[in-house]
Amino acid sequence: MIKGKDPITGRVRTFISLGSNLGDKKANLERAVELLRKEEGLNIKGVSSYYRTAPVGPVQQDWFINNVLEAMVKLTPRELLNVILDIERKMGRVRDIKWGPRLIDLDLLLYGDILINEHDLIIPHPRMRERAFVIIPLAELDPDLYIPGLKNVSVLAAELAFQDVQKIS
Ligand code: PH2
Ligand code: MG
Ligand code: MG
Repeated sequence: MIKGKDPITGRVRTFISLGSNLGDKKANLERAVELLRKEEGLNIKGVSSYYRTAPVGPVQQDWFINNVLEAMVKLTPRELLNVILDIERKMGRVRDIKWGPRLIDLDLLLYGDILINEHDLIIPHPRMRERAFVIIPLAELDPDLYIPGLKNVSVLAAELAFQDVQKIS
């Protein structure tokens, strides 16, 4: 039995992170949320605040806006991955530089408490544990959330508090 699966509807609790650092960043995130709302098989339960975040990683680039949303899905992890990749494409994301500037990035963070390790799909998201721009909005949605195989999200958020992440709205 998957923890986070509703025994009546069979839907599974998932979290998706959103990020943008090109164009109207906040409008890009809002558009992605709207497109997710229209998806059959996915019910949005919560959207975190929006955060202005310093770029993390090897590429020098503009600051980001990030947030996280919670949804109950009747999709498999792979179907959900395809939904988010479709939305990235629909919004005109071009994949060039790895970790480089992006109009929209949607990452599947958690799917119930399951662990997946496939070449193109790893859950929990392999870098979420070190990224305050993911962990802080996630802790806002559910401070008691346990990250499978890891720790409580609030403990992680406290450990990452040194990173530059500021709530904007
Ligand atoms: N995404 C990355 C690399 N670096 N930095 C911030 N602040 N926010 C992001 O969403 C982000 C990043 C690759 O996906
Ligand atoms: Mg990403
Ligand atoms: Mg991505």
